[in-house]
Amino acid sequence: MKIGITCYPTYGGSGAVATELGIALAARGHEVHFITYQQPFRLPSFLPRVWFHEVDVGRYPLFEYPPYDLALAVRMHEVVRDHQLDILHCHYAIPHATSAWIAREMLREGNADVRVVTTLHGTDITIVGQERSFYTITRFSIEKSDSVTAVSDYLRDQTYRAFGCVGCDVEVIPNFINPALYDRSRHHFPIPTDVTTGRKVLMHISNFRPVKRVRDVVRVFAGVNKEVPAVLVMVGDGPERVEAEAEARDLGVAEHVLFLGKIDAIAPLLAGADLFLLTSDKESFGLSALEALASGVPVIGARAGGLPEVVIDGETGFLCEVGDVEAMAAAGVRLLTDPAMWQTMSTAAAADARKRFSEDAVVAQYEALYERTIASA
Ligand code: GMT
Repeated sequence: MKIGITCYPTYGGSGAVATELGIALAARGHEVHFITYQQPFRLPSFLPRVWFHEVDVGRYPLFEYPPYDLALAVRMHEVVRDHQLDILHCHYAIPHATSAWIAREMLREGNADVRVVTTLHGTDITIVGQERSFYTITRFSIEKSDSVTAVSDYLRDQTYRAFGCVGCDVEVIPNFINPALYDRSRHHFPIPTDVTTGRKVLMHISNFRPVKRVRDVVRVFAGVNKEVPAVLVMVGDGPERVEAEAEARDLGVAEHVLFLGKIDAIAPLLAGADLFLLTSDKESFGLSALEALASGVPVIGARAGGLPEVVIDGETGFLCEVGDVEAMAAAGVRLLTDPAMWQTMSTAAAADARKRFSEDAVVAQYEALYERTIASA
């Protein structure tokens, strides 16, 4: 098949999933065209059967807000027409599914066509899509997609609840990991030993948006560190980083908190972690938690959204109420002071991630969906 993929190319789970899906599809013999404003952060510069088409928004002085969605629609139209794509797969509804609908209408004017698949990732439904200025266009774009997927049962249910989603059927296709990449034994942990010797390594990876509650991450770490000497490795960047840094200073733990910024290759980092923290108040899936589990790192987190579908409470990690940092810290201490329990959970985490979320099985689900969508034309 010939597949166009549009996503947010910057640091974030939806862009990571879209990019890894494209790479996996190309490895399975499909032709993949990324259409976005910047090379996606996990996409290597060259891969066989993979193209990157940049969307140029232009900068006319009249535009206070350059109309990216229109420029994207035009680029989608051109790429589908010039490369005879079968599918446009949009990751994150706004504005990608809307641009795809425009592109498809333009193609139909020229007696051509394409099938539009939209994957809902999270805040496109739970936050942004609920805003008054986006609600009706989000609903319209979902309904006009030929197929719609969500990354968890939770997100599918939220979609039905929020939008009614008349005339559409949302299929759950979960996020996935490449088992070989997240193999702990393959990597060399890059953090210098003088930072970590005698200390357990706690880790958090995200885009540091308010929804992630990164100050809670620091508070949980401080609670654990009182009982078990530890370091906290914070990977990523975003609007709440300054708050998290201030929290670490206020709690007197700043010397043991490392802010590494945005790092693409997270598997070597996860290979050296003892615990992964994800304290979000909304999380449709929690890709970073899955990547941690696959690396044999138990997850301590919030019982929010779709995270309980990924982390099995008591088996591959511990989930507590959102904001209950004391309970999260206590769970972390319990795990880190019981090596047998940690080993059992680590083994269960790596095994369960492979059993339920392996790349081959999930990518095959997308292929089957594309085939059905094309056949329904
Ligand atoms: O919705 C977002 O905030 C953006 C998105 C991203 O790009 O990181 O995150 C969502 O998609 C990920 C990939 O499917 C999921 O793993 C995240 O749980 C989800 N984020 C939220 O629901 C907050």
